[in-house]
Amino acid sequence: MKLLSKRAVAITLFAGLGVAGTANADCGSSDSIVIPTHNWSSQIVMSHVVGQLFEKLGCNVEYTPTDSQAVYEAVRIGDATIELEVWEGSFATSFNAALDKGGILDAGTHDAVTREEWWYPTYVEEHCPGLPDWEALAACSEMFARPDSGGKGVYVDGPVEWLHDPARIDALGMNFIQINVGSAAALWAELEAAAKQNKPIVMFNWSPNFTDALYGGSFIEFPAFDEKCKTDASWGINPDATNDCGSPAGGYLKKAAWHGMPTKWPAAYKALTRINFTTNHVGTMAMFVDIDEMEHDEAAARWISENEEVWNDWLYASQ
Ligand code: TMO
Repeated sequence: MKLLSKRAVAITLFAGLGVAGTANADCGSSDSIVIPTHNWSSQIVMSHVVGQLFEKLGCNVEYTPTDSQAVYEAVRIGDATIELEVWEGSFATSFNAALDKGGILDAGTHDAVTREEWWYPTYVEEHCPGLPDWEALAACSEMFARPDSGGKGVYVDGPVEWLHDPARIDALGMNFIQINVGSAAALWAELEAAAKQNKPIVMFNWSPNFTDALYGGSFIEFPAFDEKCKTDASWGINPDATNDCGSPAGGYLKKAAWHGMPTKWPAAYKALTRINFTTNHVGTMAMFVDIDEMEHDEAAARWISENEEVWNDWLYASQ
């Protein structure tokens, strides 16, 4: 309903201008900039924020739900135009593979520093006092067991698509199993159910996210990440296995673009290189959806209306 009426207004305005395409003169091309969306809230809201900003430049945009790993190949070959949330922990491998093949641009790094890791809400520390140390967690494994986990602790991970390797559990000799839920919403349902009963839970989470403000909570401190941990078995505390470390604690959040974007949509590309979201911006975008229960496009419009001084320079500064 809302989308339809917005479109009707746009068509009316366009008809009023008389010359179809006039609004796109500044964008370079009237072809749509294709913005891929994934399965966590901040990414979808941010995609709509940037899409709505591109529209202010006279560009046409469209949003396409896309697998969050396959998107790097899609951007590389131009099926998608940009990616706004390249999280180092989950996507560095796919992003680097696309960079090596050519066709995708690193369009810069947001100020937001990221972490994606095993996480628990604060009250769990009362049950397992040595947290957030991973060896303390390992010693508490039994209190995270479930009826069907054979006495092992359960670590609740997100969708399989995010490609978190369960090999870490074995590499570190932990008495845990990893289960995957199908969506981010299912993670929040697990969290809410456990918190209501004051039951220990350890689950995948990330920062920036709405949970930063709402649950406190901490990430498990595993042996610090090192690139060698992924490839060199002899590195780390287990001399016979890779994956004997945590995810990057100060991970990047990058933007990426199809290499044809700077010439096809120069104003939008210039804006993209300036776009720079902070921890607070990203957490707020997630909060509008996961706490305030807004639709993604409405959350984006709200963020834009509340942050004009932030995005004005991205679009219009001469330098
Ligand atoms: C990719 N994610 C932010 C859900 O960890």
